[in-house]
Amino acid sequence: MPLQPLLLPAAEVLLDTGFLAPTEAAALLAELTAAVLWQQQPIRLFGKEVMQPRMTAWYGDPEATYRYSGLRLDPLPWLPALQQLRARVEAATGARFNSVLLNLYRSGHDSMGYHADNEPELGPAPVIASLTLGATRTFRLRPRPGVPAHGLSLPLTAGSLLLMRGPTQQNWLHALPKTARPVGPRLNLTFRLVVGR
Ligand SMILES: O=C(O)CCC(=O)C(=O)O
Repeated sequence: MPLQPLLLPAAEVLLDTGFLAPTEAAALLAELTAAVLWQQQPIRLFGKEVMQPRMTAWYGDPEATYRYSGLRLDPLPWLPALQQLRARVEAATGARFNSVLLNLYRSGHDSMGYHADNEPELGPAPVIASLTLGATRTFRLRPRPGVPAHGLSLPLTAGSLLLMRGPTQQNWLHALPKTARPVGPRLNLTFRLVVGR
């Protein structure tokens, strides 16, 4: 199934709910949960040091150092499974990526607050390709103040690929809220191109 554009003003967001078949998504979830070097890192939030409510890992080409929320991430060398996914995601999106941030949401208590992926090293119009494995969680998009649009909630199912590009990060914030529903782990891979500051 090709990527389908979502109708969001001042943004370019596309979704393919069937990028990976369910069996392949399940096999990759098991493989990557075990093979990735997961860390739970402290970040600075409103001047205070707090633990991130999720596990993360950063893989990529050697030059793809990434800084966010006061953290400096030096890439781990690509795992074969991640290299293969990168090639498929590049073919599907027509974009180039040199790194991937992996997020592991162990349960409904794990989350990511509203933010934009607009760090200087992603350039003026970041292209982010986000692949979901594991439990379905709701991904929320909210316009920044002054952008005349309504927010959007998207249930992201295993095997789905979401692409954000163009002016999306300039005009919109996104989040993965906590849920009280009992849910299993969700693993998310966001492929990025770090171009230097
Ligand atoms: O887990 C997700 O779907 C969102 C991840 C995200 O927002 C990010 O890595 O910047």
